[in-house]
Amino acid sequence: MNITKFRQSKEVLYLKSYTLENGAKAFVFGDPVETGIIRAERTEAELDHGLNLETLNGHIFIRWTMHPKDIVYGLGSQLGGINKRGRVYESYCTDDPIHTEDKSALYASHNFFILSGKVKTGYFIDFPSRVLYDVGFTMIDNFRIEVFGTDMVLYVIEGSDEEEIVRKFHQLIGRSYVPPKWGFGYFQSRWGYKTQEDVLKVCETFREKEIPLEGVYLDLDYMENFKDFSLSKERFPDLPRITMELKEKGIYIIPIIDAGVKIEQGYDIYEEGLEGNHFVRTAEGEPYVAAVWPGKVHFPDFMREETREWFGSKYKFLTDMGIEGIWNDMNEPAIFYDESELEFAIQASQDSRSKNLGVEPFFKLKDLYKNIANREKYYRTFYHDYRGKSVVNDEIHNLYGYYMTKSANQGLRKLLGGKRFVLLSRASHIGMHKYSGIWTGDNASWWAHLELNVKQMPSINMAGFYYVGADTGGFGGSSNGELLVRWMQFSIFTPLLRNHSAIGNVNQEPYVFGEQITEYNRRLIRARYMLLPYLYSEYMKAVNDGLMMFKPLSFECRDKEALDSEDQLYLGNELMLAPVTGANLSSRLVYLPEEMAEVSFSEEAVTLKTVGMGNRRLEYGLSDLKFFIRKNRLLPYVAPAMTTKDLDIGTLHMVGYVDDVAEYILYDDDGISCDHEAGIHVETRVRVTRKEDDYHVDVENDNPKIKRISLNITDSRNRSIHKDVSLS
Ligand code: MIG
Repeated sequence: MNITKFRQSKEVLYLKSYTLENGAKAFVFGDPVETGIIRAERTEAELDHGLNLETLNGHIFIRWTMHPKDIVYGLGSQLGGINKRGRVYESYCTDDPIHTEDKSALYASHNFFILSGKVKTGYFIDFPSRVLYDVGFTMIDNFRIEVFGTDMVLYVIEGSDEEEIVRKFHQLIGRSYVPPKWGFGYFQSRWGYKTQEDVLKVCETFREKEIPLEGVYLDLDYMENFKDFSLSKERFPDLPRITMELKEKGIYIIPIIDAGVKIEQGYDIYEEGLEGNHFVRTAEGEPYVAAVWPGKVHFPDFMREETREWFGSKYKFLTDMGIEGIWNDMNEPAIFYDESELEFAIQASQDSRSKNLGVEPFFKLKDLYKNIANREKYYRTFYHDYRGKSVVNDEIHNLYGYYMTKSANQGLRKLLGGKRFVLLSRASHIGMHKYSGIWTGDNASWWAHLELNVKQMPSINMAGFYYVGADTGGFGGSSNGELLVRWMQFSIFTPLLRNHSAIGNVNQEPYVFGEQITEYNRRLIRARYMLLPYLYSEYMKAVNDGLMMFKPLSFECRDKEALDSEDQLYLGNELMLAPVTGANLSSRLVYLPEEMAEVSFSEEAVTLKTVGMGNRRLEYGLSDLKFFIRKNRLLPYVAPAMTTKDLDIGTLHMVGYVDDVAEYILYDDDGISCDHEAGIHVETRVRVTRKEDDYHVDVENDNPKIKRISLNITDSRNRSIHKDVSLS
């Protein structure tokens, strides 16, 4: 095989610059890999990027000196804060299940950030391999980026504020993935639901305890020997029937698919893959062998269109059973070991036999095994067929999970006849946002990871991903009732709401920590369904207009407290969330950038209490669900239901804190078809105007499902007025 390389490693970079349709600027360095992420019309123009930029040893460096007050936002699904300063981050998709302080690379490469100071500028580095960000870690005022190559496109987006920059960026990268409405329900997951009986038992228990349940994720357990598109005859013999029966009840089954295909004679996917030349290859042209869950595997070459089509069509095995949701895992791709490295470690062990190893050689030997997973060198030993050239994985590494998920999206779209589906991917790159959502990977049942979840949401939205959530309750380690309830108090607002945990931990379903915790969780999950029309509406507005669903306070308010705020978020234009993220707390400090109303939300009562701006202490117990509503805004909600199928929006309740005028437009659509792509939807516009001691209500409604609007309005003197408007 003739191996040509994209990277020409020229030290001298030549540069062309362009202006794009929406005013953004593009600077092309060298001969970049065509990633196809941004397709905007562009016009060549003489432009200056105004950056301190140089190439050295085949890498590009960009540097800023930051003012102490400058804030860096973005970088998507990473560790660290909303303000990314003070850390190192790496864009190089990797499977690292231990998300501790010292880590710099996770599953995602989201190379979009905003440098916000006196001027605010957004940057997108369109480059598919490693990028390193030292955001004032080594030197407190130095922001240094190292791009591991000399060929890239740098997009520079200016705007008057962060949101405008985000909106312009989202215009360039295109509209995000939209799941079906049922994707906004509550999902239970667990690695270790070993049999179909386990799964059925979980579904039954949810019903018994009157906890809403929209679906169960199936982990590796359902497969036969970890083979993609296979079923364990022993443990899940009746999955097709069960899937259909559960779906009748509004409960969806969402199985996992891994990137690696097991090497096994007679296994159809393996044999077709070989025959169709679908696997990535070594320099010698042999299919590359790595080891993951199935043992030895080959990786499909998702960079090839034929392979994407082939693999995408294989989901038929699952859709034929009635399955309408998939999660793609291990697609960084994760590699437990590769044969040569294992061989090397074994040889080294044998060589050390009966040698009296000193401490140093012992550590060396131990590390040969300990660090055998996901080694950098693995990604330099296999090749893709990308746009007609053979390209080593390392050079386009960050596109692998993206293209696997594109393959799944296109396959499912065909197989389900244009019906929407739930699709999640673990690895991601900007561009993939068009094809699926993501979860934040293997977090742990730690308070710090609940806190991290809060901080990640706005950065992930900036990167174009909206269908997002963390493993609620924590994936690694054992969870507990208090942590789960606190996590739920936050997660019920995230579009993806999934409780998931690793094999070997204690169970963490909402009902396993005793009666009281069960009751709190039940109330919270039911509240999720009450808020679902609002969450869906805000989701669709964010996707359609390129807005942020979750926003840092500092995007709107420049007070010192807001600029420093790392644990409060705006949700849509109406709400401010201030979750409790620590143990043993019954209250927390909250900063109110403006006067708002504190909402205490439950099935029995939704009450509002106005609170003035400034620092306040919020009483927030385990049995509560609390958040804030902004002044002159309305929040719609409905009665709870056990599944989205049963959600009745006939009576739309609205609470609001209104002194003058408030308006809310509730977006809705069929929740199933892709008609929304053509803009097809219905709206309910409710406008409340203060008239002395009363309110005037205007409703324009083209949603036939809504029959009545029941309003509960509070004013700044905490007087509350109830109004019913029937629509017919
Ligand atoms: O090596 O499928 O992030 O959600 O439960 C672990 C087993 C593989 C990693 C995923 C996790 C999933 C687990 N997977």
